[in-house]
Amino acid sequence: MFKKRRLSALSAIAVITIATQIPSLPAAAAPPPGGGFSGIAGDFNGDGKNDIVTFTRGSAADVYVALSRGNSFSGTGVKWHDYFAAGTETPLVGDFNGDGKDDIATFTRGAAADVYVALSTGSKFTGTGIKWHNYFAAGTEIPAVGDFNGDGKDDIATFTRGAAADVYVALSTGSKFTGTGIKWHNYFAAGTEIPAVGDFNGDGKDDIATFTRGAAADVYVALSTGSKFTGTGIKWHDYFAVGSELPSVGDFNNDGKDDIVTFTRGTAADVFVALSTGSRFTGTGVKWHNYFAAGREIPGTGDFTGDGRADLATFTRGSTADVFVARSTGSKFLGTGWKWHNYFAVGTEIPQPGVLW
Ligand SMILES: [Ca+2]
Ligand SMILES: [Ca+2]
Ligand SMILES: [Ca+2]
Ligand SMILES: [Ca+2]
Repeated sequence: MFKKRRLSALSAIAVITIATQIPSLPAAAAPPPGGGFSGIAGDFNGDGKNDIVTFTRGSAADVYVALSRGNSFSGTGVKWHDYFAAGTETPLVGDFNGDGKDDIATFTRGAAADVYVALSTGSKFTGTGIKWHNYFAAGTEIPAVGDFNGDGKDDIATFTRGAAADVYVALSTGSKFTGTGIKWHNYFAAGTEIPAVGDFNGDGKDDIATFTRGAAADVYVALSTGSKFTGTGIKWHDYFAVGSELPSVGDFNNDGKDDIVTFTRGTAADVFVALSTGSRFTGTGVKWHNYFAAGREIPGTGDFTGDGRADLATFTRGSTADVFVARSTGSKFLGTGWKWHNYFAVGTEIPQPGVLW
């Protein structure tokens, strides 16, 4: 109900805007330059329930965490790091040392292309300026996190996209990422496609997917062998994440194989899912929720209840800074207007999990 009312208020603003000839609607927060990213959720205290994190970036570069209690996120203004992911860096989440508690990484990109990590103690992230790689995800490449060799420690990947469409990986040793220019695929996620990471065949090694979106709305997957991604032009779905929808990944039915989800946002705010069989994604137009992540909210996926099935979160940001969750039953997402936090990821902060493009 709350979200429906908020939508009505937005519609009223749009009408007023037209009537008074104000030239544009309020601008959406700018995504990271050169694209965006689809970050996964982290379990920062290692209790089996995914938590939320937000990065102020800029000069403050503060990092706040709210831990899941299974039915809400607890803590407001609980700072886990006071200088991480400064300026316009790209922050992501993963268990880089494999101790069961998720950590944070940040990518400077640009010419420096440095990668820093701060490890979780279960109640804070430790280390400032600890560089785990000194040349990865240069320029406007799109970095991502996953355990690509299946050793229990999360690794990093980067997608050049464009005409080259190269994919590089650097593996975690537990204290750094090793390898520069190690190409795991030479043609994946071309142009402005949206890449994503997940274990789509359930073998314990994270794979890569790419969404063309637009009118084609194709979804391709390349599986990890542990040392490369195999397959070019292997289509796992031929109509998913249409137009400018936002796709993401999660194991929504808890069968060990990651599935895909897409958010229409806007006024429809529909959520569609296609489940993995291990060799393709099945189902077209299968709606799992009919009103979640409206307008320009930032949606994300994670197992916030700790039952093994990935749920949904959405961040309104701005001055309201509400966080809503809908939980997976294995065949749909339940809950509309279930507020799990009422002040988290304020203004244009970058929350994770979050799909920002
Ligand atoms: Ca947790
Ligand atoms: Ca690994
Ligand atoms: Ca796999
Ligand atoms: Ca699944």
